[in-house]
Amino acid sequence: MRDFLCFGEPLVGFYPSQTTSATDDGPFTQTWGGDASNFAIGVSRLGHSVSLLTAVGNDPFGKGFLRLWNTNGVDTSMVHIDPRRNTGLYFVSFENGRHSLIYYRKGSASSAISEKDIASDIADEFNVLHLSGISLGISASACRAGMRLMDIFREKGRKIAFDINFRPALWKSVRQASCVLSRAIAAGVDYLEITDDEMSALGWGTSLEELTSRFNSVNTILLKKGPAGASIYAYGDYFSVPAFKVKVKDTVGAGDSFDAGYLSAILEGAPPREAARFAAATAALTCTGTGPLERMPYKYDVLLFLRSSVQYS
Ligand code: KDG
Repeated sequence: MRDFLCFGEPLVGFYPSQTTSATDDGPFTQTWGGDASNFAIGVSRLGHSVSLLTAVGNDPFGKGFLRLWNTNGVDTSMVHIDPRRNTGLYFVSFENGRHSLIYYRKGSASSAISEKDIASDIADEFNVLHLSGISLGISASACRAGMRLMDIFREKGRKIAFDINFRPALWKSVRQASCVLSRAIAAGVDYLEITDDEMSALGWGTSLEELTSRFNSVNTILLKKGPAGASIYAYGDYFSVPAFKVKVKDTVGAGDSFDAGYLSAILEGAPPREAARFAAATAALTCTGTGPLERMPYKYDVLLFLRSSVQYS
């Protein structure tokens, strides 16, 4: 039995050398991203067994991803190599100190994933399914495949963790995104992961209480608030965890890292408050590097950091 199955799209990320706009001359530095890949590498570095269900192109980027996952202990036996489509890309651009992501992913290998790629006994081997609003938003066929996966895991009594990761560029409208994401959650998610910005962009209110009453079947909600820490609902208990003070280089992938830290600790039997502190430390360490992976921590790094650091209160 393996700990996690992650479903979604890997993306190669290109960062300008400074915090400059992509309208300026390069150069760009290549990194590896995509929320499903970030999460899978995150939990693997924290000591868990994990498989990715995704597709890459038969191009140098696809090959690079396979090498990356293999060297990071992520099982790739369910990664399809699509000879007709490319691996997706994004470029980072900084405008007035804030990053934005410019995507080149339409028609990518991952977006062609469909229900045909989902074996009916897939949940037999895994404890937890992790997927996101990006996994569902990249195409209609990927959306049906993700919903099918959720049904299979639910029928088997497995846990489902779902990160909203609302990316407006993937949806026709906020209304469409809100409808599809709400339907996915209401059908039975155990762990819901969302940021405060996503909550207000989707028109779902501003407080954790509003989320718990909107999605009253969800056992755990992680409301991530960047430097303000996170508010958490876990089995009837509401609490907050402050962020750790670190020198932030880049926040892309911090949310995936928080999810990985929380679920890793929970799977190891930690109570929710302890898991939240572990998650905050995991995310803080990720923010000290450029791109999601440069400083995404191993378990040892998180434990060392927790012994020696200061949290905002
Ligand atoms: O959560 C981090 C992701 O935003 C980044 O890795 C790129 O997957 C990505 C996306 O679709 O935004």
